[in-house]
Formats: sequence, structure tokens, C-alpha cells
Amino acid sequence: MSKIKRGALIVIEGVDRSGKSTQCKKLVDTLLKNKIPAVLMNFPDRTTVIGRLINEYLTNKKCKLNDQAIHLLFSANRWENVEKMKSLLNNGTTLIVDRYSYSGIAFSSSKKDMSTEWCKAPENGLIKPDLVFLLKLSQEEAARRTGFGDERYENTEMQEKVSNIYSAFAKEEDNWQVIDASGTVDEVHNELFATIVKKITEVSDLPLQQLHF
Ligand code: DGP
Ligand code: NA
Ligand code: NA
Repeated sequence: MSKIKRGALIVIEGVDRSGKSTQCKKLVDTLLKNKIPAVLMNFPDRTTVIGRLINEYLTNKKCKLNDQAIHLLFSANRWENVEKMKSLLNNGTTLIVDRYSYSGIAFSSSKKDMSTEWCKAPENGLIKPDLVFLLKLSQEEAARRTGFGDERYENTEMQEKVSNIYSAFAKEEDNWQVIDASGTVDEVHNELFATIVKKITEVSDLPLQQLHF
């Protein structure tokens, strides 16, 4: 009897307005149309008790959680989803995940007095993505896609710091791939989809790995 093939853990990272969420939804649609089991997840997962605290922090600037506490809540929000993720992956479902530990590290370590090492620690042991796409916009295209929302972190200074940390990850980490997100939705989608299909085949017989920063 052949063993069930596992799904792939695919993460999409990028600054606000890079088209992450649109691409994630479209990828799941196309995977399903091609009879490849797939589920969309996004972090923060605002539906849980911890997620509701995070939502309060992001949407209410008067919410006074300190930088360490909110960092650990974002991480806990990933940890509380580990069993569900493992079970889906091991049953052959590919997960398309909008933001993951790298957002956690990039946003928190952009803050004063938050070291990268400290920020990385609670992410160790989570499931390691098989592939992380960084959706990268040119400076001009980023400027053209104007208009931030009014959540905490939605400002140019924070987004630039985060963008630089993402670029460092793309150089250092073995599972990152940079994608030019300046093209049309369909152009970006087609590139992502082709790469994901290959990756699903590649990892189907391999065990899940853990993050080790
Ligand atoms: P989103 O729902 O994807 O728009 O994310 C909400 C905001 O939270 C966005 O500005 C990015 C930020 N964010 C996402 N994950 C983390 C995390 O783990 N830690 C911190 N500090 N910020 C995060
Ligand atoms: Na956002
Ligand atoms: Na810092």
C-alpha cells in the first residue's frame, strides 16, 4: 500500500500592497481547480482568542501592550495552529499561508530595542515552510500603489524597515524565492503557480521540517 503523500507548506511574504492576499486566494482557487487539495491560512489568525487580542492591538492605537508581549502573542498565534497545520499537511493538503514567522521577526525587530535574535527565538520549532515567496515591488511601483490603511505599522518608515529585513532573509535562508510583484495579477500568479506545483511533487515524500534560526 502506498503512503499518503504530504502537502507542501507555502508561505507568501511581502510589504503591504504587494498583492499577497490576492495571490494567496487565487493560488488556492487554481490548485483546487486542478484537483490539488489546498487550504488558505493567514497570520495573524484573528479568529482565535489570541487573534482577537492581536486585532485589538493592531486596530486600536490606545492598546498598550509592550513590544515583547505583542511579539509573543503573534508567535503564540502561530503555535496554537501547529496541530491543525501538521494534520492538514500530513493528509496531503497544501497550505498557502499569507505571512508567517518571517513577518513576526521583520515587524518586531524593526522596533527600537528589539533584537533580531530575541525575536527569532519563539519561532524555533514551528513547521518550516517548504517555500517562501517574497513579493517584491520596485520603488516606483510601490509609490504608485498609494494609500495605507490605518492599522498600526501601516506607514512608510515601518514598511521600509520590514522590506530591508525581508531582503536579508531572501539572501540568508535556503527556502526563499524573490518574485517581481510589479507585473499583472495573472503574470505573478502564473509564475507562483508553476513553482508551487513543482515544489509539491518535490517534497511529497519528505518529512516535515522545523524552523531553526
Ligand atoms: P495582515 O492581516 O496580513 O495585514 O497583518 C496585519 C499586520 O500585522 C501587518 O501590518 C503585519 C503585522 N504582522 C503580521 N504578523 C506579525 C507578527 O508576527 N508580528 C508582528 N509584530 N507583526 C506582524
Ligand atoms: Na495589513
Ligand atoms: Na531592532
